[in-house]
Amino acid sequence: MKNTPKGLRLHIGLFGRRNVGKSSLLNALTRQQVSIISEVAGTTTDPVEKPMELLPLGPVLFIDTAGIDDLGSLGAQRVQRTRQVFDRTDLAILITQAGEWTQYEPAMLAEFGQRGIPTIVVYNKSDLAGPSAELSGRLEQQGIATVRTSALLGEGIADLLAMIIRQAPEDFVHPPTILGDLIEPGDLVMLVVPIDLEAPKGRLILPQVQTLREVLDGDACGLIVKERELSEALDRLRRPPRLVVTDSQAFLKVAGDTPPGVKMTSFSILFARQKGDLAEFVRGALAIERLRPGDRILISESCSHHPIGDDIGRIKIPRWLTQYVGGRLHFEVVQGHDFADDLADFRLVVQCGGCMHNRREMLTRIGRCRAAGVPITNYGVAIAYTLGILDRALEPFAAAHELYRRLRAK
Ligand SMILES: Nc1nc2c(ncn2[C@@H]2O[C@H](COP(=O)(O)OP(=O)(O)OP(=O)(O)O)[C@@H](O)[C@H]2O)c(=O)[nH]1
Ligand SMILES: [Mg+2]
Repeated sequence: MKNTPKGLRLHIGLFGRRNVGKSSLLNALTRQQVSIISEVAGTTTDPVEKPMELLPLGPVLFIDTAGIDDLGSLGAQRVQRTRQVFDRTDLAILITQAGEWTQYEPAMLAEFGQRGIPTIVVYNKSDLAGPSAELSGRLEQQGIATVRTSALLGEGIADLLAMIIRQAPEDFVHPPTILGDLIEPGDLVMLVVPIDLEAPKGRLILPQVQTLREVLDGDACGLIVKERELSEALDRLRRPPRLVVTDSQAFLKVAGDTPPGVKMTSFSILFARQKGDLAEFVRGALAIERLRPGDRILISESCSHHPIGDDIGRIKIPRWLTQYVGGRLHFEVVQGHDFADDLADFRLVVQCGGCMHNRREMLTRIGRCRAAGVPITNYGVAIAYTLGILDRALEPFAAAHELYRRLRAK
């Protein structure tokens, strides 16, 4: 990802008057000493660029700038340089501190607004003082996103990262394909869809339909079977399919019935990749190894279906994990847009495929877990892992597969 062309990176500009802590904030965000910091106003003169992989969002370019209030002969040139940065900013962070909101700040807000640049106002140095009630009320009324930070103490940095994900323009959170990049025109893709008690009457569920749609968009052929018919259907083919995609519930049977050499994965893993971050979920699955009896686990489900029978999130995953760990675990389930406020108590978060969430929300959750130091995985990845078939289920995804093997070998 270090090689990502600059143009594909989300350009995040850090603006504000001198000495409010723009450079300090950049260093706190990147956890590196990128920019020089000092109590002397006007320390940063030319824009300082720092490319980085801002997980879980992706490749970004931070641009630290000279204070916009810089007067005097050289000052005008510095301001000019800073203003040039406006032109390449996809997301603006306007930094201020208590008592520092005069003509510069509203002028910059107005300019970003005119240019259609999403903006976050950061009240920095919150360890010393917060913004006036009047100012925070006014910005709230204008619908402007705000975050309080102390770059000095490292406080509010996780909130700022979450806000960056929330405010990032749609193009940068735009989901990659479900399987479009894994198939070529003319390929055959086999989809395995168990029709059990939980299958809705008379239709297929959204992930199945979306996957099938991508197969068609890719000029490939889709063949749908229940798990019982898979073996027979494979026998009838003159050439093996490019890929077999199964519902996680039939994972073991499908892994057994799909000949070695034919790539096989699950809908849930395809969506883990499309909606979230497969690598992060693979790391999370390996954390299952470190679970101990008595640990708390958060099950996070995005739709609010009524659980019936052997519900996957409430019954099956807890059962598999309990068996794997060999002792009682404590499970908590959250649904819809709810997510636990205090993640630190959990040893693992297991997220569903998230077909009802957009990528931004999923990335925000992953980001929150990272900030809290809690591993997060998803249903399909966790199930494959506990069943001992994750290695095979990751075969279609070279990077994640490689990561898994590397981490396993440790
Ligand atoms: N108390 C406190 N001090 C801070 C905080 N952030 C930065 N500072 C201090 O504020 C001063 C200016 O910080 P810089 O990061 O250099 O500010 P800047 O906005 O980049 O300044 P210029 O480059 O001069 O425009 C330094 O002395 C920092 O240590 C904070 O959150 N709290
Ligand atoms: Mg600076």
